[in-house]
Amino acid sequence: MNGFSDLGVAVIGTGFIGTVHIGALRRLGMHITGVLGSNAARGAERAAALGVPRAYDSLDQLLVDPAVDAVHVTSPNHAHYAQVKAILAAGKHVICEKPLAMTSAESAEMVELARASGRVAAVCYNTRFYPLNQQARGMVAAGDLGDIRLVTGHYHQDWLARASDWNWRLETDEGGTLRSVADIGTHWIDLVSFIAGARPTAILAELATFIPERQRPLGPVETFAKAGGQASEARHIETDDAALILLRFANGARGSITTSQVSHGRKNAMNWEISGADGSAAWDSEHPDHLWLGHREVPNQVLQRDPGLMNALGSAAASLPGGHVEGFADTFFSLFRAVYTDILAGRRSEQANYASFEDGHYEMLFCDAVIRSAREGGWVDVGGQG
Ligand code: SOE
Repeated sequence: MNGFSDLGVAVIGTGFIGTVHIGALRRLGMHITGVLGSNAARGAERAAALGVPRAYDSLDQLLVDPAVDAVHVTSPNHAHYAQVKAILAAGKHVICEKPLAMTSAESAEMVELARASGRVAAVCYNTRFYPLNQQARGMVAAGDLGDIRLVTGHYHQDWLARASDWNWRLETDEGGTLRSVADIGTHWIDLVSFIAGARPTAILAELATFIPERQRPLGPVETFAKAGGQASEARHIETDDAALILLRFANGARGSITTSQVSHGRKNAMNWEISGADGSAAWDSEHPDHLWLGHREVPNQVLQRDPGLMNALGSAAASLPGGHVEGFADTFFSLFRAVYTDILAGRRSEQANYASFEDGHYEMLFCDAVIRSAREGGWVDVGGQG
């Protein structure tokens, strides 16, 4: 084997995010062997629509295909654990969507299985791969901002703002106990922990479910799509529409995040601001090619994404030259490029900067802490960091 085109890749899940994975894999020149849909008919329909040669009828059929070296898991959260276990047992590399599992007990086991398998196992925390987020990581690591003091921001969306908005993520048994925190909040925590070089060790959380009853359509609805005029049934909702969380980081920094999936006008808006002893930086996913750099004594700056202007980490994550803007889909390209470089080498490299299963497990421990804090109404430690 000597290049990406020698690797066979199968994708589980054919919805919004599975389609994004397929686009990035194609751009890398990967050989996509086939897809596995939520049922055989759906898989066949999506394979035809996406121009993928094969729809597998079952996970077993996918796993015995000798052409498959790696499997992407983009199914709903409740399916990740069993699918990842089977993939690793079959000796394949795995790239799993976030959150890694439904519980930290599941994710702890997945970490052990991945370790024992010797395969490359990655979690799709893709926002690390906006080039200017890598740039920020490089700046913090080089001490450009000094010791980190404050880490603040939000991740807000509006696609679940109405009682008629529906998705499997709303249901505890399909998406997990937490929703806005697990689905988008863990993206933010993973990203700022990566940039700041430290994770939250204690948190104080407040959860809100503003829409406790929603209409579930009787037919299928894609993520971010409207149900249309379908017949529906009322469902009681227990997962969080929004959350406010205070954070204490291992390096002494303090922080806060709000998550929301009911903020009108915010389509997919993730932002952070980090203040250190010697400078500040801020980034906003709605303007992802600009990094704000704040100074006290000299004028503030805005660094525009250009591989020739960024530090080593930033330019290594760029997928386009000069000032060509990069967005959401490009982050999957750059993330997969890093993962498949390791897969070709046979193992995760020392310098790997994509999220590992250990990182995915930390996010599940973070979710546990949020649930505990919200129930108990006080600060709690995020476990498992001894
Ligand atoms: C829905 O909230 C969602 O698709 C998340 O599940 C993704 O992780 C995020 O990238 C965009 O929004």
